[in-house]
Amino acid sequence: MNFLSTISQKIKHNKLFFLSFSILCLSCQERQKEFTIIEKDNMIWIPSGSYTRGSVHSMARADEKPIHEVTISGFWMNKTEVTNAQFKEFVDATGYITTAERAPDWEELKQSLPERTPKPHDSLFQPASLTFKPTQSPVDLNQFNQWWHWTPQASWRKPSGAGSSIEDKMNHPVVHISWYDANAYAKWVGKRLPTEAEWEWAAKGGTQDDLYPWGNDSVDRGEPKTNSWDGQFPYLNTQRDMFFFTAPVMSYQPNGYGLYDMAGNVWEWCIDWYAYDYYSKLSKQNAVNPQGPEISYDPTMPYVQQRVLRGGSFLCNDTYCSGYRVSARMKSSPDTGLQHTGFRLVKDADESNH
Ligand SMILES: [Ca+2]
Ligand SMILES: [Ca+2]
Repeated sequence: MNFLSTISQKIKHNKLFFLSFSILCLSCQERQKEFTIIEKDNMIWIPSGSYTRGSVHSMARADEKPIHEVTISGFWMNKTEVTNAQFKEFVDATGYITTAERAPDWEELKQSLPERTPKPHDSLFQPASLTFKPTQSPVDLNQFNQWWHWTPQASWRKPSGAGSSIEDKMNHPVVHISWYDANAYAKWVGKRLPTEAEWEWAAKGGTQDDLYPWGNDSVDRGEPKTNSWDGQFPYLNTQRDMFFFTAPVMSYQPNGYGLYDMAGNVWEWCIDWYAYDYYSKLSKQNAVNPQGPEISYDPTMPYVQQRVLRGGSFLCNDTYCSGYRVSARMKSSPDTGLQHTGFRLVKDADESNH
């Protein structure tokens, strides 16, 4: 189990780092575009097409460059993030125990650490996960352990640890989900995680150059567009969007394809490995259905194998991660589940329909 990355970053490097068949028409008034939305079993048909992946915008980070052409085949995508109610059905049917609910194994953990790393204190070897607590005042935004806390008993059932519950959050996205948990659920339900390229194509909602799933307006302007962090991260949250932690899915307007929360609420796992320079290897070709790099590599975390996350969360704002930009990339080790990490699933075209 690679919960290692959380511990190793927290302990060793102090840089922890950190988802009725009906046809209807939706008019996207802001952008004055119209798409035919095809929905079936709470999934939306995402049509095939080509786009320029990545960004040259001033907010774009190095791993979003260079921009390059990508072509995607059509697929079905969940209209919303997977909810607590949906995940509970899976757990009730299978007895599945999530990564966060299992005690870490030191023998597995140390395989991903530098040699001769001393064993952490026994108190860390109990079921736990990382929960968010705001700071009292401004802090260095590189010091992630100022707001992330290793919390015994925290899991999808208890998002903030002991004493918390999901009783009144069944329509919220499930959180504390590792990449392995997401894949286990996917296998049970007969779907799969999206590729990073599919995710970005879907998030664009039929546009080509917009910064966000809702267009180009700043996240802070006009009606709330997503569940993000309003105010000054990580110490002051005005909750202009009405939510401090997760929001019920479908609380804000969908994108042009009719997908909800492609920006914000919770980060969403993709199937790809993460490599910081992957785009440079695709820049001279039109990549057709790219599946991600064969090997994960991030020079800032050389010992940690990481998978891609997309879309930002309730902790994102423009001064911190701006993860709700359609091109923004994030990554985490596959055994890491945090209070802002969930997923949604896709399904390949079915000959009877598409
Ligand atoms: Ca919020
Ligand atoms: Ca999301």
